[in-house]
Amino acid sequence: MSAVPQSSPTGPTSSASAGPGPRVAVVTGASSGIGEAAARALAGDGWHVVVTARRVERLEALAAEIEGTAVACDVTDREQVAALARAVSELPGELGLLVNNAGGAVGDDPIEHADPDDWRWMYEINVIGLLQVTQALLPALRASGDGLVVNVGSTAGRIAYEGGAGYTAAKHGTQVVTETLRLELCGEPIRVTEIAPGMVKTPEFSMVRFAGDQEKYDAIYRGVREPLVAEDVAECVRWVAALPHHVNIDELVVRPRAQAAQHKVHREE
Ligand code: 8X3
Repeated sequence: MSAVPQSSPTGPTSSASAGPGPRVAVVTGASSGIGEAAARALAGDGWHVVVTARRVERLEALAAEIEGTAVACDVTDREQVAALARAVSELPGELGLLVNNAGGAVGDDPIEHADPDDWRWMYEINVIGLLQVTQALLPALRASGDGLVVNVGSTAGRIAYEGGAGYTAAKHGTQVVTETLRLELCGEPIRVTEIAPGMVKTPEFSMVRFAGDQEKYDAIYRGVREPLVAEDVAECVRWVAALPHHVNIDELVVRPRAQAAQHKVHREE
């Protein structure tokens, strides 16, 4: 599970093999959805991937499959994040990539009736968690001489929509933190990117958001023939990471062809 492969199949533009042996990537929220798919895509590109999430049993199966390393970590818990950083520092390869993917939405109430605890949770996971992991791993990314931070934001960080204020506020936070980090690190050997997906069919994300309400879940994807799937976003992560180190993608907004804008979705009845 934690063996670091000694050879890498990466091509000349990939930063997964810049030094001796494969470089290390950390992916948070890797037990399902976009994080899990990103871990697979990066492993396929030669990265040694450290997969993190709260649910260790799902992580271990994934780590075994991709010959990566599983580290259980709740990104909102500072001690656990410090332990993650220690585990990463003990691996033989250099840390070249952090994918801050852990995040989520809960609730769809209008502002008048929204639960402040839901909002706190969303800010904690989408912003504070990202902050804590970034702080803990920046020294290693810097020391590698070629680091990349990819924050998985959302089109919800670009617009507002009814019933979504807690999530859109948090994802606007993700966007602004990403932009600020890029400003603050300018001149250092660290790229900073936000990937902002629109409609992605990731069952767990939507079921958590709607507390298991199948009707609400179905309504989101109703008539949309091809929403994005986790693998589509994972490919964006892989591509950004494989670019030459002087090429910084600031923001990458990605939607299914059927979604021209947040409220403009083509549905086939
Ligand atoms: C999820 C995208 O459209 O539900 O990050 O806000 S959306």
